[in-house]
Amino acid sequence: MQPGVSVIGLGLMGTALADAFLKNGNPTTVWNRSPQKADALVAQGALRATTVADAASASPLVVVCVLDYDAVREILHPAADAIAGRAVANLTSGTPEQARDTAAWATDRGAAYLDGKILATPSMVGGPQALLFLSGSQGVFEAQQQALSRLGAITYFGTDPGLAAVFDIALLGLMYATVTGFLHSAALAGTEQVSAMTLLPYATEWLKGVTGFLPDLARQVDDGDYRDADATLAMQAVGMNHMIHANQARGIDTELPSYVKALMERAIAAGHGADGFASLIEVIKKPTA
Ligand code: FVH
Repeated sequence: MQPGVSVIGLGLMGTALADAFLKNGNPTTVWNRSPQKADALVAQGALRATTVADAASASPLVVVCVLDYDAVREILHPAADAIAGRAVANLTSGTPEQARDTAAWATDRGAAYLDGKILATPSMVGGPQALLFLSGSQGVFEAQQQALSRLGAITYFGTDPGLAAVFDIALLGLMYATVTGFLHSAALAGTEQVSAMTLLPYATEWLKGVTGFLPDLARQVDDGDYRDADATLAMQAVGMNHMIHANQARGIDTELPSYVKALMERAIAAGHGADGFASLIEVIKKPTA
């Protein structure tokens, strides 16, 4: 018999989570601020809780997945007595500070707290593509690993509850910069009647090569040694000009290449002209006043 799970928050993601637990055979209790969102899950066998306290009291594992940490606080604070002795897995997106504050609040009230971040869309939940980053109570992680692993590929980063959020925000930043770059490329290509689908295979092949640069960048960043035998920043900064000019000539927004060029110029002014691209991290870490 699988252990019971309560899911608090039945938005697009919370519903996907509850559905995965139901399919895994966990007795699943559900609650949502707007109760009608529980109807379909109840029809699939979920138990409806009429209050958050009832939902928290119904299962050893209480999964919270709502819009933001303000909502988490609005939901859990009035039900503080009910979460005592429970394992709370908060899978709401937020900052490391919010995770640490919520962990402290929950622990002070006798709950064991695990913070989690879902790097997937609701339709991916339950499959291997869904990444679930976890940090916080090791006891909760070990006791609930089987149930939580039904949501996707889980990684536990240790007892600091803020770490899952650190990795989540870092990778979200990488994702948005990458896909913004692709849209920028598609906009430029489009001005020459090259469709995004025509560009796509070249972009995906190129991204494989770009990914190959990352180990050197990571090593240079960790070593603080930015000497790079392949390409100096001074040369690359000149190269940015023709990218900006090509965008300008086609009426494409130039903010993105101009931002990169400005970083390069600040790094060169700080003495990194003969160094490689990784030296940009030195100016990224010291934003201009
Ligand atoms: N959907 C996605 O692709 C992303 C993937 C990555 C992770 N995010 C995060 O997951 C959290 C929930 O996101 P969601 O997609 O389920 O969001 P909604 O469908 O908008 O549902 C929001 C739920 O939160 C409830 N809620 C909002 N404010 C309150 C409040 N003050 N008190 C109680 N509940 C609240 C809302 O209730 P209702 O409007 O149905 O009554 C929904 O249940 C989120 O952190 C994403 O960043 C999803």
